[in-house]
Amino acid sequence: NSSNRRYSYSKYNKWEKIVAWTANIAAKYPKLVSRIQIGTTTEERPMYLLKVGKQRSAKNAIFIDCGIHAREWISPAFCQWFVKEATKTYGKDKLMTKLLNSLTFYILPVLNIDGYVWTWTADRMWRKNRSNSSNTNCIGTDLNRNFDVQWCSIGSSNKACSEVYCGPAAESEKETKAVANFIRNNIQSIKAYLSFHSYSQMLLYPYSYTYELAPTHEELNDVAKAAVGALSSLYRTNYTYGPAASTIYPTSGSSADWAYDKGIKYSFTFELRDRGKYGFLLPEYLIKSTCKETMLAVKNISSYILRY
Ligand code: ING
Ligand code: ZN
Repeated sequence: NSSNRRYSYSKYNKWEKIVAWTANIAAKYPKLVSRIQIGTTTEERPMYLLKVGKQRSAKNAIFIDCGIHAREWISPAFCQWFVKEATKTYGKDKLMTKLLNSLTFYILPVLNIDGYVWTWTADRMWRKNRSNSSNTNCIGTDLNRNFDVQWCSIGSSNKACSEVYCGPAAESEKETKAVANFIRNNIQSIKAYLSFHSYSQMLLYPYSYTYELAPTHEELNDVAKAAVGALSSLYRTNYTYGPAASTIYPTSGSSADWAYDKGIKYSFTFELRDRGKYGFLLPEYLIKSTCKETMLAVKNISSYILRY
């Protein structure tokens, strides 16, 4: 339909456009895409997930979220790009066709919607959500410190004014709760969890809450190495990979550690471009190349999941 033909995947889109797009793309590809509401945000915005793949029962699934941090705009841009590529190349690209026939992709295009709206209207550098859960004047919990895994121990703060405030309790935030409930309800099928951030050009895997190596460290390292190799094959973009704690910094309460300890053995966090020249303000002219190379990494990881 025309509202989608005009949709711009090489620009940053405000939330009103993205939410309309979720409805349009599901209407345009009813056999491949459906829209599911998993909850509402602090400010009562609906949280929509796109279920992408050929409908079939008992499929394995990959859960992908973007925009857990508000200012990391390239991340939601990638989730939109992924759905566009999936729908456009199904039946044409051999690997994509195989992936969509065999797997379900659950795509959450913007996890922290209220924060994302805030970056468009008030403060471009906002990171947290917009809840008021303390008796201070400070707003917002860092949703990537709010998951129920070693909650608020390392690399997070119990001070509401901190950028890495863990919230008053694990899963205190509606956005965290919605994601955690959805994953718990689909834990049998979800084999991989991918979370998209920026910036740094890194591919991270558990743990972030400890320097101890994950039980499946060797395999995670092999998968990350292959994914980074695929990514760099297009434009030679350099990515670092490794356990989050030692590769970037230690943090507790992250979604990726939580998913891993829930039993989702392939849990990865991408830190997309760049390495600091523009940082969170990655210009629009770099969206296309960033998304194209990232697609190669995601397809590489997804094809590894096909064996399960
Ligand atoms: N980086 C992540 C953050 O939440 C991270 C780093 C990755 C933490 C994986 C935990 C697990 O701080 C950004 N850019 O937000
Ligand atoms: Zn982030």
